[in-house]
Amino acid sequence: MKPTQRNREPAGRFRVVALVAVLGLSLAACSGSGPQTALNPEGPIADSINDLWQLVFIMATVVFIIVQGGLFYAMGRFRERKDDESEPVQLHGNTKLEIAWTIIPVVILASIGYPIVRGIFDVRTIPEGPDVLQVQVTGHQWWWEFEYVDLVGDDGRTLVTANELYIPERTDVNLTMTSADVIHSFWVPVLAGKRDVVPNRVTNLTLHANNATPPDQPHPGQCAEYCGLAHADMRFKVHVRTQADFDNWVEGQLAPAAEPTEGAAADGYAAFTTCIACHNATVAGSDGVEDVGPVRTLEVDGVTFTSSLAPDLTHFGSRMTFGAGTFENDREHLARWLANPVDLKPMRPELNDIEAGRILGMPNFNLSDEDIDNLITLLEGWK
Ligand code: HEC
Ligand SMILES: [Cu+2]
Repeated sequence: MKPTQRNREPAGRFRVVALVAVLGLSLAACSGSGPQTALNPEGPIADSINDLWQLVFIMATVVFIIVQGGLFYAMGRFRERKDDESEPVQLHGNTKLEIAWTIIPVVILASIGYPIVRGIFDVRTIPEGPDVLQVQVTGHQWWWEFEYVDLVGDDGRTLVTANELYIPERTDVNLTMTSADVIHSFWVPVLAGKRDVVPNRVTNLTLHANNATPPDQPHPGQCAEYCGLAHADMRFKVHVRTQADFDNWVEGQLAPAAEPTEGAAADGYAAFTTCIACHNATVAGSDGVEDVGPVRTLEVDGVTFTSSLAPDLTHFGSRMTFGAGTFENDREHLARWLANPVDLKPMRPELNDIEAGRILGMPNFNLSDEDIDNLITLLEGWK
């Protein structure tokens, strides 16, 4: 045995092990544990996108097998042999072959291209009519604001919430979107494709969900365009409800929060004066119903968007999560948030400029443990 051959053996085995490891890892990526997958569509729009991907995947696989098969066949069949010095037949300028390998790809591309272009137009069509639920979306670094422009309470206020979108099942929902700062992208993988959310521009996206989600299992959504420090924590939830449950939710959200008059919640309300520099809450007190914090809007292409400095807290206690769909809404997480928000979510509040409307996170107010406790009681009571 030649020395080089002996050396080659362990290296060869290493390569096999490495190959198996890489293949294993890539296959593990196919396990069904990821909830943010576009491969389990939950509505007709996501279905049509998934169907296109299946079609393209199957055709690409067939082409891949034919091309690679041909390659390996040629490598084996025409490889150089020790006892055979002759060259295989050389071809040049075979008109039939050239016509064939021009026409076949044209046919393949056209048969993929037609359904894709049709699909793009389908998905981009803005639904119309009285049954369409209209929701305006404002992207902020690093949270989402939702306004249901057609859902108006007795006091004339529209329904405004943050980071948790409720929609009725089997209903077209037209999102009209803009950004208060940089480019974001709105993405609920099981319901629709991604759509950029761009400052000074209005974009639209249609959502349509087949079935209501269990109360504790909303569809996950995520900002899909890198937008700075907390981009990965710019998430949201989509709760799908039966029409009756949705109507109940709307009724609750349109009612103002109650101004507490005694106990920890009332002490919390006293401490809340710090918070209303940025946060609004619609509160029913002795002087009637009022917005205690700033209500700001943004005019883009003739559309008026609600564009607050921070999430509306009127019904904070009814949310499952906070910090843009990132943390469980419970006392423990809220206590950590109020003690030092930046400790929980990476943000840059030192760059805030309230006058200019530029907010990059919630600052630390060095609240006492007592204030934190009282504020939590206040906010969790605002269901
Ligand atoms: C300088 C503006 C500012 C002030 C003042 C402020 N916050 Fe915030 N707050 C924010 C911003 C911005 C967010 C959104 C952060 C994110 O998720 O990226 C936020 C988020 C929150 C949230 C989570 C909301 C949700 O649904 O995700 C709570 C709760 C909260 N703040 C409570 C308070 C309380 C209580 C005070 C008063 C002690 C306060 N904030 C004062 C800017 C502010
Ligand atoms: Cu973003």
